[in-house]
Amino acid sequence: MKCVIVYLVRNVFESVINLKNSIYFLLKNYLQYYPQYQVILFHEPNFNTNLQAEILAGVPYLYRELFIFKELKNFAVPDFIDKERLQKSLRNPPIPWWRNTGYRNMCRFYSMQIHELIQEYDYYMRLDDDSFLEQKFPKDPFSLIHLENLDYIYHEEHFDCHICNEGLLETTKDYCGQHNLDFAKVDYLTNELKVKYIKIFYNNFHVSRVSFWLQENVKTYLNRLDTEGNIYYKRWGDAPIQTLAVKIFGAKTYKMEIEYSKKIQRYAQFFGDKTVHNKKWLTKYKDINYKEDISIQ
Ligand SMILES: Nc1nc2c(ncn2[C@@H]2O[C@H](COP(=O)(O)OP(=O)(O)O)[C@@H](O)[C@H]2O)c(=O)[nH]1
Ligand SMILES: [Mg+2]
Repeated sequence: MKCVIVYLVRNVFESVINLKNSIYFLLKNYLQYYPQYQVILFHEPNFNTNLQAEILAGVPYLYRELFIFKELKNFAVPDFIDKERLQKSLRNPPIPWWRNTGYRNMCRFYSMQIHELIQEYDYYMRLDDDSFLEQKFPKDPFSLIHLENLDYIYHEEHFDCHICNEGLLETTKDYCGQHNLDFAKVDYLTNELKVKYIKIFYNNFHVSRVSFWLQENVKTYLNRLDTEGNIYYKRWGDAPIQTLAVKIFGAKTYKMEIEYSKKIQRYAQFFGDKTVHNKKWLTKYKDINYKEDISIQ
């Protein structure tokens, strides 16, 4: 079985610091026991060779060759997107975590582009630069997915902000009707205002079977969502898109209890303040350019 751990990394000061920490935890709590797994760090051209060398310098010599940098050629807004409409959407954020163009490229990348790029592998694990594996896994997730014939391992679910996926549920329902798929498998809540909240896998960490995503029917659904353009206009996220595909195409899932934290939880511990917002944290480090991406959740 061929397995890979994937990151999408970026040349932003805070992200690079996070990435170094994330890799430290990955080595400490996982890779030292399973040095047969590779790590691919997908990046844009501006993640240059100096920066790559800096990251590798922090990896103990024995493990360096597990890490591969791969430059993305098409990490950009696709031609069919109306750029003016996108700019208008970005200028009018209805919520603080509306984020930027790069974030939307990331959502498209993780929803529907990455799987072609890793098709030589059987299984992949996603980690973000702000993913810290705090402890060893109870079981090796790659062995588990293989032995139990699973398609998708997750560690947490929550109800997504409905403003970030306006119309996604309706489009999916419509699609299911046209393609004889069981929409009833989708989990969501409806509140007293008839607003629907999709229950999603918190997919910053997940492990999945690559071939699940390369099935023609799954790709056709994802392509339909892509052509709507709402990853860009309405901030449809990779987590709800991925969750809906897992549900309607009947992927075999498993919940793994893991000790995982996102940077914000660590900062909160550091400052002893559970309500700490990253902007507040960042103001302590004035040289950091956070303007571009201020609303990291
Ligand atoms: N290259 C690149 N990577 C990005 C961009 N936006 C996000 N990422 C990366 O994609 C991953 C997910 O982004 P993150 O900000 O953690 O999204 P969240 O988990 O939804 O809060 C992280 O590893 C980020 O560094 C971008 O514009 N360019
Ligand atoms: Mg993340």
